[in-house]
Amino acid sequence: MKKIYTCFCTDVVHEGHLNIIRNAQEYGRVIVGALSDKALIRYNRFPTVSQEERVKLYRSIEGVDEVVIQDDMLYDDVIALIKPDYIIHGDNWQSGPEKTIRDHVEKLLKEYGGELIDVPYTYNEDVKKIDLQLREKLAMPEYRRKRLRQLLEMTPIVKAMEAHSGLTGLIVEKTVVENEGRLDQFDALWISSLCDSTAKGKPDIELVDFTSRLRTIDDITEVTTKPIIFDGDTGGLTEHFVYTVRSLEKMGVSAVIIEDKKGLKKNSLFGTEVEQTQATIEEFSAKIAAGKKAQLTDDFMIIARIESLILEKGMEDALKRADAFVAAGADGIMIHSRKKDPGEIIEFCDKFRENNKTTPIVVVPSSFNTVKEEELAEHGVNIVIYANQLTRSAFPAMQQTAKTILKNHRAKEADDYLMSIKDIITLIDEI
Ligand code: SPV
Ligand code: MG
Repeated sequence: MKKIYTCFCTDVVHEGHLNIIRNAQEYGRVIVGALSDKALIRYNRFPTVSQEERVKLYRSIEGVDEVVIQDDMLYDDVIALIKPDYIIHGDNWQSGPEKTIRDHVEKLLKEYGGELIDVPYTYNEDVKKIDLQLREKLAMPEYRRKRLRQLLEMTPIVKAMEAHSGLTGLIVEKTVVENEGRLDQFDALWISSLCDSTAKGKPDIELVDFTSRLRTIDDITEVTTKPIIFDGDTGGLTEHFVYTVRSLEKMGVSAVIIEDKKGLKKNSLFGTEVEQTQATIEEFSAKIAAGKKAQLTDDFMIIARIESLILEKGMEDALKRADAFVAAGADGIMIHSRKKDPGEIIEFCDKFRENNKTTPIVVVPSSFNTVKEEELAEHGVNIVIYANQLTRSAFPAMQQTAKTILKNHRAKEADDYLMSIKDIITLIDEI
C-alpha cells in the first residue's frame, strides 16, 4: 500500500486539516507528522498545547493511520525514515517564507520519484476565528507569563529583541526570515529602558516613571503574543520594587531584570565615563529576596544584572555577586560588558558554569556584537537580548528623510526611503 505523509503544527483541528486528510486517504496509508515543540517555535507560533496532546489530537482524526514526531522543520529525517510515496500540504506554502521548505521537500521527493500534492488552502470565517482565538490565548497574561520558562526548556538560546511601542512590538512578533533553508524568528520582547526613554526624548536615568513604562508594556501586549522581559533598571527602592513585581506579573510579563546599581543610574554603555555606584551585595540581595517573596506565581522570573565588568570591578567581583544573587533567589543572571571583544563575557560564563549548571545566563551583545548566538550558547548562555538595534536603525532613516524634505522644500525626493501610503495604511491587521 502506498504511503502519504503530511506534517501538522496546529493545536486545533479545523476544516482545512480534515480536508487534507480526506484528500490523503485517496492515495494510501495516511501518516501525520506532529512538528515538535523545538521546531514549531522557529517555524510557527508557540504551541498552546503540549507536543503529547497534539499527537493525541492528530491520532483521533478519522482517516489518520499513524502519527510520528517530526523533529525538524525540514523533512529530511522523516523522508529517510518513512519514504512516503506522496507528501500532501495546503497550497499556502507555495509563496512566502514557507516556500523554501516546500522547495526542499520537492527536491527530496524527486530523488526517489515521490510526489508532492498541494491542496487548496482552506481559509474561511471559521478558520480565521480559530486562528484569532489561538493568538488571543497566547496573549493572555496567564499563558504569556510562563512562556519564557517554557522557552528556556525548549531551545538552546532564547532570542529577545527590543520593542518600545506597539509598532516595534509587531516587528518583533511578526518578522520571520528564511535562513539556510529554515525559518527563524525572535522568541521574546525586551522592553529596554534605553529605548523606552529615547523614544520619549528622555535620558536613560530612570526618569521615565514606572506608570509610563507600564503604558509601553500595555501598548506592546495589546498587539503581540511573545513573552516579555522588562528592563527594570535598578528596581528602585526595595519598598517600591515589591509593587513593581506584582504589577508586572499581573500584566503577564515573564521576567524583570534589575541591575546592581544605586543612586542616579546612567546607561551602562557609558561605563566609567560617568559616575555610577554599585549597590553592595547585601543591599542588592535584599532587593531580590523581597521581590521573590512578593511574587505570587511560580512563572515570573527576577533576573539579577551584574555591573562589575561595566564598572571595572573585576571578574572575581562579578562571580562573587552572581553566586550571592542566586543564593538570594535570583532566577537568572545577566552579565554585561561594554568591551568590543566578547572575551570577558565568555570567561564569566565559563567560570560561572563551573559551579552552576542551571541558572539561566543572559547577555546583551551591543558592544561585543561579533559573537554569534551559537557560540554564546556553547558557553552556557541561555538568553541573548538585542537591546537597542531597532531604535538605532529607525533613527538614521527618519533623520535622513527629515533632512531631504528640508533641503528640497517638498517630499518627493524622500520617496525612495518611504513605504507606500497603501502599505502604511494596511500595515496593521484589522479584526
Ligand atoms: C537597555 O536596553 O536599556 C539596557 C541594556 O539596559 S544597555 O543599554 O546596554 O545598558
Ligand atoms: Mg536599561
